[in-house]
Amino acid sequence: MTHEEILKGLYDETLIGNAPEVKDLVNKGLAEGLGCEAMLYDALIPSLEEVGARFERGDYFVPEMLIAARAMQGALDILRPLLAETGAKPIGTYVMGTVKGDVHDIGKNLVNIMLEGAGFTVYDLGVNVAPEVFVQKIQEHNPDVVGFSAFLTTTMPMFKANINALQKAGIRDDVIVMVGGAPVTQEYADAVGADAYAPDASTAVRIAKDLIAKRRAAVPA
Ligand code: B1M
Repeated sequence: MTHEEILKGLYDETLIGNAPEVKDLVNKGLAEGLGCEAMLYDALIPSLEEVGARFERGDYFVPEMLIAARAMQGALDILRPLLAETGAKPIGTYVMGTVKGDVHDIGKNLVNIMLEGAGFTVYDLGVNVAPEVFVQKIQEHNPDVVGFSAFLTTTMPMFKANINALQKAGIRDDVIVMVGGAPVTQEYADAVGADAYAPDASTAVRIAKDLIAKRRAAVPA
């Protein structure tokens, strides 16, 4: 199979949620020297975008979204160790979770994989994470950064609720607050008082590294 055929196959089979075929194609791609990033950004993610578009048009319903997501997750299981394997030196600690009321996790997991690959120690709190759990885990792990992911316009207000909870616990200024997820914008991040927003996984890593470096430079040793 050519690289193009593998990418097309990954797109088509993710779209119909054919998890075994997606796994086979990822393995074929790796055997044929196709890069992990190409499979992710040129096939798997665009396919999920099309799933979302079909859902919006009423051509797909929740079960179709779910099986497409499972197919994507099977691919990520194979790609995760390869994407995270860079031998980067430890550079910081990150607590990450999808906010309360929201169960989307593929995007969050992808950000985690990239953070780990860049040398972050990541504590993933999973999905549907309540503000008090974020507070408790920040107190436990004392991270450089906490990341809130939200994928629904109805759950984005949890950013503010989380930041209020950090303020109430007296730990808001101890940690850099980053937000992200498909519907989130820089304007929204600014409005809720987050320290940073990133539209995608690689920007999230770059911004986290920059902010940590700035914060460390500002604190006398
Ligand atoms: Co849902 N869903 N879903 N869904 N789903 C969306 C998000 C939607 C946009 C589809 C659509 O209508 N086009 C829409 C939201 C509309 C809105 O509010 N604006 C939607 C809806 C409506 C819903 C339900 C309400 C449907 C229903 O029940 N009627 C329901 C809600 C459930 C809930 O959470 N309470 C629901 C359910 C589901 C499934 C469970 C079936 C499944 C999720 C499975 C899973 O995640 N384990 C699902 C899926 C698969 C999707 C789509 C199709 C794909 C999401 C995805 O994984 N994208 C999605 C459509 C779409 O996104 N186009 C959709 C790929 C992923 C790599 O991208 O998530 O954007 P993304 O992550 C990016 C960036 O956002 C960023 O980096 C990531 C990688 O580059 N990023 C960060 C993420 N977190 C970050 C954090 C950062 C920085 C960057 O710093 C901390």
